[in-house]
Amino acid sequence: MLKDITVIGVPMDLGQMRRGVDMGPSAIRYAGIVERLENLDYRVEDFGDIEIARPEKQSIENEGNLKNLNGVIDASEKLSETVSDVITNKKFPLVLGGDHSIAIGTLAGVSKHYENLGVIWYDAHGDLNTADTSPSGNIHGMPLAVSIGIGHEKLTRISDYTPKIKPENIVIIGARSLDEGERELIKEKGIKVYTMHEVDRLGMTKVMEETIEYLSHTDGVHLSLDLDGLDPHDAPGVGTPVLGGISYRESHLAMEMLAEAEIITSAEFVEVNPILDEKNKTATVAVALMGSLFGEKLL
Ligand code: 5AB
Ligand code: MN
Ligand code: MN
Ligand code: MN
Repeated sequence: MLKDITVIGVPMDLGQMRRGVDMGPSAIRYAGIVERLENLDYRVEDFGDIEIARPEKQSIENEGNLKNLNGVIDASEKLSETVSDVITNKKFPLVLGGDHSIAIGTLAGVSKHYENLGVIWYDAHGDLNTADTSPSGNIHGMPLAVSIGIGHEKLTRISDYTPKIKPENIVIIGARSLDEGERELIKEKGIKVYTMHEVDRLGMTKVMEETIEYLSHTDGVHLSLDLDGLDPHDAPGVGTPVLGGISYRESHLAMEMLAEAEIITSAEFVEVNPILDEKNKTATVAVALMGSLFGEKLL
């Protein structure tokens, strides 16, 4: 893994309707991410936060079933450019959310640097909705669809190219709440999904071995980790918790196996909402998992 990491905060809450997720980057910094990585001998630069419009701003408008569309577009363009610059400068982009709509911008910035980018989507949800299939109109439920080129043109064409990723280069891990339209899209595109059923049945070791093998033909792998992929018992500070999730220990194992395989080339940790959290537990969990992802060992 690159020895230089650039941390990028994205205080984004326009992709959903619960307040507080914009404080995610602060909570993760407070939980000690920079020191944690420095202790592993990385050179860490904190870029600070991308500027995001406040939802109170009169100019933030819905478009049909897409809430806060122009605000999300604006933020995505800014984030895409920042992430792309970090990669151009040979640094590892570590993006802190903010709600999961930020993945639209992250992937737009990352994928231009790869011919065949792989993506691990660690999440209770598929995030494969469009305006037509979304029950909520919240764009944080759409970033994976957008990234494979499905959805509103203004979203799919962020940074002037589409698609960002190929359906066959995606692995979803931890899914347990999929909407009807998402299920159809998964089948239609043949997207690889390890639902909680497979995680239980195979065990995390096998799930990760298979995932790493499945993505072995790619030239880079982005990890998009939604904290709601974990069980709400271990990560309570999220806006859309779903019971029966991946445990803290299984998540550590997953990160440790990714570190050993040395395949991750960019990462984002999203949906940490300190207002809904218990004593910054979820941010602390996020930092611990980042530690494992970047090679921290117990002995
Ligand atoms: B998250 C739901 N599928 O589209 C929707 O947290 C939830 O980024 C989306 O995974 C959850 O509104 C989005 C019901
Ligand atoms: Mn998500
Ligand atoms: Mn590409
Ligand atoms: Mn989710």
